[in-house]
Amino acid sequence: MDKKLMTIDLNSQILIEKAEKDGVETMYDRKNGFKSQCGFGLQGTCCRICGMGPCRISPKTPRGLCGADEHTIVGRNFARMVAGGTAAHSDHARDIAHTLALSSRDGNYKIRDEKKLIELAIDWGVETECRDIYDIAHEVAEIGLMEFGKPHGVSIFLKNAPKVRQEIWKTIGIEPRAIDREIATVMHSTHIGCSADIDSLINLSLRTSMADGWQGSMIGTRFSDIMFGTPMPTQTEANLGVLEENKVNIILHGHEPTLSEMIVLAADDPELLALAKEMGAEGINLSGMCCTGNEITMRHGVKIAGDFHQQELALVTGAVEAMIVDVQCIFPALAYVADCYHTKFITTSPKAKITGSTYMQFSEENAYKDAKKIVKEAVLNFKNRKPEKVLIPEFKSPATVGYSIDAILSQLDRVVNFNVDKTGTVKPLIDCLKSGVIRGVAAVVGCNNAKSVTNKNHVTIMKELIKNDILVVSTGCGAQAAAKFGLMDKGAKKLCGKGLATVCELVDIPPVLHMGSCVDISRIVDIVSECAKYLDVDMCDIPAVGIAPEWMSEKAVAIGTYVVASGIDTYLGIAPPVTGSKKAVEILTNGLKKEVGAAFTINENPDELAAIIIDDIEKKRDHFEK
Ligand code: BF8
Repeated sequence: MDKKLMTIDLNSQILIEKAEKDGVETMYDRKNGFKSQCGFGLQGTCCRICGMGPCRISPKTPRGLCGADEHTIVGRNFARMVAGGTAAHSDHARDIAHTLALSSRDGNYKIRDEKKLIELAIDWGVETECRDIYDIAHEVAEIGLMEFGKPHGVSIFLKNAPKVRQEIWKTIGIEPRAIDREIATVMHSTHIGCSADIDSLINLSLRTSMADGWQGSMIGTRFSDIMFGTPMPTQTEANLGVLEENKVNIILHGHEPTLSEMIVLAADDPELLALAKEMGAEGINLSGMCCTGNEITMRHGVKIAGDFHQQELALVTGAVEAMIVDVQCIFPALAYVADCYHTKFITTSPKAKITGSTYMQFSEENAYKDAKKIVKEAVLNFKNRKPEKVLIPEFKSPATVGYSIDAILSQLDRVVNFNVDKTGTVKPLIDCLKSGVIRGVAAVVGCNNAKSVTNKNHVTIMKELIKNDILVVSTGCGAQAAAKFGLMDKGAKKLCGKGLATVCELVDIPPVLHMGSCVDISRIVDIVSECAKYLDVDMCDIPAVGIAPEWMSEKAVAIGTYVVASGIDTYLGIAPPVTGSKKAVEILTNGLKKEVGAAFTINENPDELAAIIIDDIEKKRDHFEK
């Protein structure tokens, strides 16, 4: 296949061509190299759980050596994907919690949102009167850390859900206990000789995913806001055109804001700025990729270089002095691509060491010093840039980002209530939904996947939804697709139906709202929960849906599962590896509806998927309007 047809991003197409000329291999070459992918893997029917395997299930060999059938094998593989995703998100949250425990008035990490900290402290029964804010922070951090391994009880966040939803979770036994415990339980139950019942395996998957959504991710988002500030609307630009020819270009890629926040500070250090000048550069230009990109654009307006599929192509510009990474979604191939140019590929976390990279460990205890050292390495590399190898493609789009719940509600309050009656609640949002000006809310989230044309599913679906008056909120690489294609620009209201266009005009928002990183899907779950509580209904009664048009990671599987467990229908543009078990497909796409009031829908055609979503939202409205 022509590699340029594998993405709809024009910058990417230009750089795919340049990579070819430079003799550099990228994901798009490797995709062409894999003529066909393993059918057993695609369907989830390959079992590698014990040393007797791999056992591959087919009509001729319907059972593995231990007798496991396709339902057991698919169920176990699915549960392990959920556990992998939950582990990644929650370990991110654990690091943030440890950092909050380290916070101090004169240290690297400070409390930026005292109000949010106090609210959480009160909610968790922490004494707040006449206490130093840092003592409160440390006690809150300690409670957060206990969520990972407490021996008794269930997630501290469940009580925030509508009562009827809590009852459902209790009845079907999916209230998550401690985060690490749920992950360990899945690893145990899916070991050879344990769970061999598809219903039970999916039930275990739901409970583990709940530890991701209603525990780890909530800790990650809340504690990040407390330390780094709750995002508010800010202006930025997106796509590789944000790189600057005359500056030291540093791209931050990965996930945890503990590193990126320090790099943002260090990039402003007068000493390093002077060094950049000495090297012949006009300054330091920071930009972000993947979820780290989302974290720093939401809080500081740092420009978005691109998404998951653009990480190699960013280096192909020949204009990047350093790609600084921490954990998750980092191609090992970056070491090879960086080698073809002058770029320093700097890994920083003992959890994600990569052969061929420059390893510069970052520790929270030494945060600013470490960050400064890393930025210095990038600045010193400017002199090694080879101008003849530089090509910065020109495309970039303006975007307004930073829509935390707090930002959305205050914006709606300001305009819908004309500043007269500030509710501080979801009432204005409910009013828009109830009146039908906005038909529903869709969270279009997640990754890029080489199984589909990069960005096509995201952009097609988002455009179709806003055209039909459905407000879109987005996180992860989906948010970056929206930003790159101008859908987070306020001018995109011209692509909306009349109702949504009016709301965008009145409220002064774009039709696709950037709500953060993938961990921040907790913000989306929170707002649906608040709407349900306001109306005294269940979360499944709100015309809100989750969509992952190009998902690829285990984290996305965990997210989709907890979103469904929360009563929110979820739509996938890529089939997950479960199709080898009819029973698994039936439970995930239908059976769960009876249990949790929501299920998955899978359709790999983005136009068809958009039509199904719009139809389902309208059906949900019948009930909602009553
Ligand atoms: O956690 S959307 S490719 S960057 S996994 Fe990764 Fe997927 Fe991007 Fe963030 Ni989320």
